[in-house]
Amino acid sequence: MGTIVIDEQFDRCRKMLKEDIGKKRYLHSIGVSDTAACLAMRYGYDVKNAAIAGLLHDCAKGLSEEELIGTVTRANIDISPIERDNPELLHSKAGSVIAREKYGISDETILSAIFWHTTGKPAMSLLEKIIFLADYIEPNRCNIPNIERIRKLAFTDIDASVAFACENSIEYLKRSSRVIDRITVDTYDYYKEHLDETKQE
Ligand code: DGI
Ligand code: FE
Ligand code: FE
Repeated sequence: MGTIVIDEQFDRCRKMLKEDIGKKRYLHSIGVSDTAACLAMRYGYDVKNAAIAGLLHDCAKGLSEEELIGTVTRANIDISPIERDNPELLHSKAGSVIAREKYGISDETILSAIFWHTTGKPAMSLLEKIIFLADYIEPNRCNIPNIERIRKLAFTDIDASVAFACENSIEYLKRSSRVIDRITVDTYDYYKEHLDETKQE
């Protein structure tokens, strides 16, 4: 996959990110960035902001559990009991802090899309949906049931695609006996009416 070079800020962030996270995670981030840019084109959103949010969404993935908890605590972000038991969930919230402090991102819409990318949330902004989905459907993702349908829906009915992705994630978490965060379920409940509409087609 080609690495798009949008401007100096993007290229600077890309080089820093390459040092901060492993190769596989870096390639995933490039995939999310490219996919987010495509979705932004489709839905008339700012392409550069989508690309940089996608690039940096997992920028805290290299942090240890202690560092994740420390970063979030330092920024006065509440930690739920589930997050305390599963600190990897905090890489999205810690990511928004690192994106601001280390990567120099000040745009709150970008920071919020990074913050919510793991669980999603009800009534997401367009950029939050774009990053949530791009993370799920980027080209390096494989072994996801119904991925082709979710990919197609992302470009035709973004809310139904979000619902489908949530449904899949919840099924996956149940199968692997993981605790499901309340917000993951709330996100699904909020978007699933769109899924029902699609199922009836
Ligand atoms: O960081 P990525 O791997 O690209 O993707 P992500 O940010 O969606 O994180 C995926 C991980 O988060 C995966 O291991 C499942 C986990 N996850 C997502 N929602 C929940 C969850 N884990 C638990 N325990 N509960 C959740 O509700
Ligand atoms: Fe992530
Ligand atoms: Fe990701």
